Amino acid sequence: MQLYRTLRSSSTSPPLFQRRQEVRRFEARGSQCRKRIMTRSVSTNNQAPIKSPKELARLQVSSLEEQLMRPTSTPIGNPYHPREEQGQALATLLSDGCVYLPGVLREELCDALLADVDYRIAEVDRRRSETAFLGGAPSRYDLKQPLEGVTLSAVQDALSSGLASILLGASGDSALLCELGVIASTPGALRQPVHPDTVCTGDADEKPIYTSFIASFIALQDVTDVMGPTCLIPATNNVAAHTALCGIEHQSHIDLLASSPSIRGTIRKGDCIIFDSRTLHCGGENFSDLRRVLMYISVQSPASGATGLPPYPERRTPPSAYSMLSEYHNRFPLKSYLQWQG
Ligand SMILES: O=C(O)CCC(=O)C(=O)O
Repeated sequence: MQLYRTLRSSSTSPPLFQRRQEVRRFEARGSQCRKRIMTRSVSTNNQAPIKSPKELARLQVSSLEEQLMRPTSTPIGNPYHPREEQGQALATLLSDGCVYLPGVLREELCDALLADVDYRIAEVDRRRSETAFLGGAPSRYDLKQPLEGVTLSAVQDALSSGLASILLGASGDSALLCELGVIASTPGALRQPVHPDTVCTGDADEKPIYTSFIASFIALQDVTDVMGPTCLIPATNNVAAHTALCGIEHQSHIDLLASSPSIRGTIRKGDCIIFDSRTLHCGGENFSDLRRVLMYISVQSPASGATGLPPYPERRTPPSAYSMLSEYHNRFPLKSYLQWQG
């Protein structure tokens, strides 16, 4: 109820009639989702069964959040060329906590990477290895990639596009590779609740993780809205936004989502979004019949006076370690990325 009151009182809301229709559509879709979840939770196919109560609770939160954010959500815009517009790209990353860089990875490497990912996912499915699921959520895979072969070529190609200079500008010369892998959301993946990856404390010496998400899809396939693109809320990499985002039952949480413009990462194959780990974001629901695949390359600087990163990212609860093969931890300085070899 509180949600509907907020929606009605919002000055940017469409007329009430239209809003009622939207709410009805939203409720119908919610019940379709619920049905789908219940069906999947008893299904015997090779998908891991969903733990219904937890998934349902997450679905309720994320559906309400989507409803709140929809009026001010737009497809991502303002791309900056990674080589020619590095200054603007860096300034945008620092101020907004995210930036859009088109064409960082060549098409043939996207295709080769995708073939490798398809093979690895098929292996995971065959072995029914649940450790490959992102946060335990079936339909979302998180594969830590070895820094060799096609992955190494893709990483070095992307970083050479100007991405490395922007990441060094944001995180500093001592930045180290701290996360490397691929996330894939498969058809039916639910929308995630809005979250940051690390919590912002306001400490002046705080070192965010800068993550580059690079889209890699089958030829000519871009991330469309139905594939559940990453949704980001610019300029929320700060204490005020993190304090407000304290649970959907709180007015500050509702107000923040209803009043902050958000962008949907409807990017093309080979494009990249860099974001600060403190920027509020979520993966969308995948309504399509295609797998959405993103390679991630993340870097972070050690704290002042330290030479390496801690075993777990600060302010992330163990065992949520850095998402990378553990033997790579503290081994790869960003500035020497051309010498990397796993
Ligand atoms: O799926 C996505 O686009 C984002 C995933 C994400 O935000 C996360 O797992 O923390």
